[in-house]
Amino acid sequence: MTLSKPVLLSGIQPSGQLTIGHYTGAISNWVKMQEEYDCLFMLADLHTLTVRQDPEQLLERCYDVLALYIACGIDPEKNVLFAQSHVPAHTRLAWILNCFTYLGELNRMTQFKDKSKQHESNINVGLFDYPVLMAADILVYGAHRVPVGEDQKQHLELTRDVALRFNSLYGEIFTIPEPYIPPQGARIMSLQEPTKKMSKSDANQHNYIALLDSEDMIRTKLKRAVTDSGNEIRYDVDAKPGVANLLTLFALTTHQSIAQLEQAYQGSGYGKFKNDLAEAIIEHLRPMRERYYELRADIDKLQDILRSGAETAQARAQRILQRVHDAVGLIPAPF
Ligand code: AQP
Repeated sequence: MTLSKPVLLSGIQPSGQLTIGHYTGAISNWVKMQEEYDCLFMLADLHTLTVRQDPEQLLERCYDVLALYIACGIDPEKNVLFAQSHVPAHTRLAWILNCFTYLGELNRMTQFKDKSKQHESNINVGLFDYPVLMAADILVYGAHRVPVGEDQKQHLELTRDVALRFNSLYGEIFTIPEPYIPPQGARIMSLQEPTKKMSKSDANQHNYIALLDSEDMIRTKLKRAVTDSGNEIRYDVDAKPGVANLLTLFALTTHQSIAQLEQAYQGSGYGKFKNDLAEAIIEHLRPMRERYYELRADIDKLQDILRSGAETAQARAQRILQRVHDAVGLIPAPF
C-alpha cells in the first residue's frame, strides 16, 4: 500500500518582477519540498487585482512567473501548476467563507492596513477580503502545509481560525493547515530601506533585486545598497539592518553560515563584501536564468501546463467544495 503524501499549496502574485526575496522566502523552499509533499503551486493572479494592474503587463507576468517557477526547479510533471483564476472553486469557496469570517478579524490584518496606506485612492473590497480568498485557496485542496514568508503568517492564522470555526459547526470538513516558515530568508529586506520588506511592486527598483535583473544591474543595486556609517561586517538586525540583510542573502546564496561570513570579511570593508555578494548572487542565479529564457519562449508549452494544471486542480477542489455545499445545505450542484 502506498501512503499518500501530505498536500502542500503555495503561490505568488504575478504583480511585478519576482525578487530574490520570493526565491529565498518561497520558491527555493518549494523546490526542496516537492518530493516530500503532493504540491499545488498557483499563480495568484486574482489576488493581483486588489491593486490596479496594467492588463497587458499582467498577462505577460503570468507567463513570466510560471516560467520562473519551472526554471527555479519546480517540476511540472510532478506538481500541479495552475492559475488561480482558472479554477472557479477558489472564488466559490471564498464567498462561503466570507460568511464565516468577521469584520473585526479582517480589520486586524496588517497587510490590509499597509496596502490601504499605499493605495489610498483604491481601498477596494477585494483588498479587504484578500485573506478570505487566500483561506479558500488553501482549504479547497485540504492543504496540510503552506510555505509562506513572515508577512503571510497572520493570513494563515486567520485561515486556521475560519476552518476551525466551520468545522466546529459542520464536522471535520477542512484540514487545518500548518505554515512552513523557512528558518532563514523568510523576510528579505529592501536594499535602500532595510527596515521595510523587499517587494516586487516597490516604485524604486533599487530597493529590490529581481531574479531577471541583468548582471550589471545586480552589481549596481548592491553597490548602492544601504549599509551604515561604520565598516564592520556584523549581523545585528537592530543596529545594522542593511548589513544583516546582505549577510542573510550572502549566506543563502553560498550555503555558508553568517558566522563564517563575518569571520571571512572581518576588516575587509563594505566595498569588497558587496562586490563578492553581487558575484555570488549572479553565479547562483545563472543556471535558472538560462533555463528561464528557453521556457519563456515556448508559450504553447506554458499554456499546456496551465491547461492540464487547471483540470487537475479543479477536479481536486471540487471534492471539498461539494462537501462544503452539502454541509451548509446548498442544493448539490451539477458542476
Ligand atoms: N521580501 C521577501 N522575503 C521573503 N519572502 C517574501 N515573499 C514575498 N516577498 C518576500 C514571500 O513570497 C510569497 C509570495 O508573495 P506574493 O507576491 O504573493 O505577496 P507579497 O508577500 O505581498 O509579495 P510582494 O513582493 O510584497 O508583493 P507586492 O509588491 O505585489 O505586494 C509569500 O509567501 C511571501 O511571504
